[in-house]
Amino acid sequence: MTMRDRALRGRVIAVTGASKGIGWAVTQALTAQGARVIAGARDVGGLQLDGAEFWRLDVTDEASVDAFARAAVRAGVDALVNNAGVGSFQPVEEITPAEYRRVMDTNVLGTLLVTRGLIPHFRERYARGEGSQVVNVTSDVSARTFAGGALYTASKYAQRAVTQALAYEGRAYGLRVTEIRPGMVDTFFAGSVQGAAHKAGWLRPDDVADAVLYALTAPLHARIDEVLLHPVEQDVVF
Ligand code: NJP
Repeated sequence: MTMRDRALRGRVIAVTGASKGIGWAVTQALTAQGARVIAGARDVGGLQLDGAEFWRLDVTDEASVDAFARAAVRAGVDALVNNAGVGSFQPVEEITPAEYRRVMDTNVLGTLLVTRGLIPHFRERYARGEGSQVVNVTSDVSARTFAGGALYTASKYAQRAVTQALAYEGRAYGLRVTEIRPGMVDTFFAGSVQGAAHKAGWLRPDDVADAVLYALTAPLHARIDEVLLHPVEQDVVF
């Protein structure tokens, strides 16, 4: 049994955006290490994985989030991975209110709603002497921007702000909060094709899952505030 087995076996972790890409890799890695995963996404039809319980979840919809949070609490959740997210890239002059709402609602409101749904439970855990964790998958562009990135990066800056505010607040109830900031990852992001030739040198979903597991398995006295990772072929940017 590895150190990680010991750290994850018996834990219960809620993962959003678990149907594909990074969230699917996180779900696979966690269940492989003995954790139970409450896995949510809008389209979970046909998904099956030993150790994972799939839930239809739309992070922008309060009723859907409430049902997901209740399932996670029933299972005894001790950590949440806010990974669900959408990408959208166009110049400022082309951004519509509908697209603004889709991106901000998914990436920012979604993070707020799912987290909010679990905080009462995290407070109860703290009262019993148990800590909890939230790991938010934001982006390497949660603190820098570029042409065509106004909407997406606005959502990721905001998600970073939510993450950091939660870290301040969560100290009062034993919550350790981590921001994972990946550069380009070969997934289905923004309607792209996984495995396309031009993505050969990009990060793999498993690389990001490793970073998530690193945060989740940190010793209890350590808090991993932030992990920034890029494929080597991407420019060095901080
Ligand atoms: O994208 P993709 P990634 N409610 O499209 C789900 C960030 N990131 O894995 O609902 C619930 O393969 C969707 O499922 P479904 C990025 O911003 C990526 O790359 O069934 N779930 C699917 O499971 C995002 O935060 C890159 O459509 C919702 C998942 O989200 C995270 O990584 C770079 C949902 C998306 O899978 C994962 O994205 C970077 C909703 N309303 C940051 N809407 C990159 N790939 O290059 C979507 O810097 N989902």
